[in-house]
Amino acid sequence: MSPRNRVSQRLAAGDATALDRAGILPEPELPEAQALIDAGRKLARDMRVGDTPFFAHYGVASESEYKRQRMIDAPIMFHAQVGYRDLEQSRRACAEIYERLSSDGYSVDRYGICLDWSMGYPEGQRRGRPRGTGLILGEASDFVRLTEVAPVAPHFGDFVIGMPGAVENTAAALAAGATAIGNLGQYFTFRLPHWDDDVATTAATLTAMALAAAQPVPVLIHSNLDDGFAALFTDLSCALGAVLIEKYIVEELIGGEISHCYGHTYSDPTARLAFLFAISSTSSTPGTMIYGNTTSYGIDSAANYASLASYLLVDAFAQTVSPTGHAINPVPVTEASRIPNIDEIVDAHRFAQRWVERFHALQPMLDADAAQQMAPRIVSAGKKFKANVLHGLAEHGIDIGNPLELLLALRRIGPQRLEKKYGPGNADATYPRGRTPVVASTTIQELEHRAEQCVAQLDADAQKRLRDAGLVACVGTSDVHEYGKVLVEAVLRRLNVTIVDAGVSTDADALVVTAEQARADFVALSTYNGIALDYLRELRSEMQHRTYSVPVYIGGKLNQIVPGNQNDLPVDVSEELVSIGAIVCVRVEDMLHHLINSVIEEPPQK
Ligand code: B12
Repeated sequence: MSPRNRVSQRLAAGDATALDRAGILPEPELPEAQALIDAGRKLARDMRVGDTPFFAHYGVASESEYKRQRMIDAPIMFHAQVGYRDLEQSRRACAEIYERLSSDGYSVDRYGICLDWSMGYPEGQRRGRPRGTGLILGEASDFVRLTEVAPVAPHFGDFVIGMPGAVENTAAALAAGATAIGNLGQYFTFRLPHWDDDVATTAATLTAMALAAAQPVPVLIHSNLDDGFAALFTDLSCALGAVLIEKYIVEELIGGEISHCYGHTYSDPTARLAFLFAISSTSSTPGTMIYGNTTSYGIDSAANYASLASYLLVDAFAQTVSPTGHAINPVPVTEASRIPNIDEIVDAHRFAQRWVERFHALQPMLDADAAQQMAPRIVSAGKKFKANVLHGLAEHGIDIGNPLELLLALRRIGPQRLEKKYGPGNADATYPRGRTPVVASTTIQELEHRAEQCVAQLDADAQKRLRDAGLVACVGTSDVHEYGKVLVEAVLRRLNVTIVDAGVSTDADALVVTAEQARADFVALSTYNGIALDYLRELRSEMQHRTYSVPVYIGGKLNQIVPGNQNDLPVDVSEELVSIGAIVCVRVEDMLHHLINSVIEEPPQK
């Protein structure tokens, strides 16, 4: 692996790289930031925001203008997430969701369009790349074909800004009338398969943001915090710190307007509300959307309606008492099982909009006091985090007035090290990041708790056998979803298993090399992006090539779009995975039982 690859894959074995300029930015030379910004501004002379039925319908020139009007008149707006592999299917979805909701007297204000990750590569380099489950658009005119079907604000939220293909995708999104484009959050955490040139990704991101910022109408540069570092911070004030750092980069260094989204992982109602108050007190730019609390969804659709209702309560209340322009996102209750179909999206919206009608009568019973008291703590600790980070990086020789250097440095350091080193909480070694969170975010805590329970339900003999076996595990993920890995590691750590970290978004061949070099006894792979079968095939073939074979445990969302499948939605591939030798695990316990029964009894040939 080249030195550049070593630093670009944050994560892998993580903390060894020193936090100094030579460790973070070892390149003797980097592209010049001002030249990239100038190039983006120059492109804006020809590449302009195009027309869309949304502008004509509401008589506005941008989504920002629309949001500002609604914040005064009727602050509760709705966001639906759409994006099937096929353009025609996605067009049908955009037209039909709008028509069906309108005929019921309801509305949808914006569509979050979910491009496929293969769209993140530069145009011309997309063919043959691994595909996920999202929308693939062949050319720029396809972006227009998608947004022309309904008077709903198009928001290109993923795999545009933040990717190597950022410039061409941003230009196409603008031409299709999008005035909210993301996703800066993704820039910090996402790595496309077999793409190691993070300098090129950063350069494209910077140019694309300058292109968006230089439009004659306001374009919201969107960042979903949960796609970025927020999902992995243990302290909510670090997430607010990330808001402030991104504002500094986009607004002060590039001259654009940043608009934040959060919500997937915000499960605690008071903290969810307090975070909105915190954002509201630090930014006057309208927010894009508050994402549904997807981590609270399981496979029981009926139970998920309870989660939906509970976060709707917080989000509708928040927009009523402190309108920020964020649209509410009622996530379909089938979210944990599959990509929701049109009926399921319409159902979630009908539920939510009827629910909001009833909410107004409930509102006098609600009290925002606890959240209002929590918000200033998040804000002041968030400011401290921002100051610590910028001051610390400057001390290490990073030019914090240079957006390219700053973006690249943050991405390479990663959330864990940023929080450990610069977090605002007091030092306390008993916490995962060595600090007491000022306001704890719940997800990582919950995973630690689940790990505790998972180990506790093994009998004493099983625990002892695992602890005494001296096992070495190589743990990695195929994509950005990291919680499965966090959970697996938390369990293995409690059982004295040595963990070799193959990182997140790791290519299959790199994972095998890491496992072999560490002489791992087994591989534990977590995968979610609908590529399970292709990934495992690649992994198996690399193992064969190296004549290295150890058990491979695999868990997560084990599905894939299979060619010829009628509706282009992913199907479960667990049986195929088993047939090529994987040990499919629905729960972490499945791996532990298999380890006890097979690996400890019959050590594999290394
Ligand atoms: C959290 C989440 C995210 C977070 C991830 C944060 C992070 N840094 O980890 C964020 C917001 C970043 C995200 C992004 C995306 N996501 Co997402 N995400 C989820 C969500 C809500 C939860 C998944 C999760 O982490 N669960 C926590 C784990 C611990 O629990 P679990 O999944 O039940 O796992 C159990 C077992 O499987 C086992 N396990 C898991 N791994 C392993 C490994 C081993 C070895 C073992 C033994 C066991 C094991 O452990 C658990 C114990 O019971 C799911 C929907 C859902 N509710 O499941 C969608 C979901 C996985 N995401 C999805 C998608 C499409 C995306 C995006 C592509 C969307 C987009 N356009 O941006 C991007 C990813 C892009 C990329 N390049 O990678 C889809 C996948 C679709 C599919 N394959 O059919 C889902 C299903 C949502 C949906 N219905 O569309 N996501």
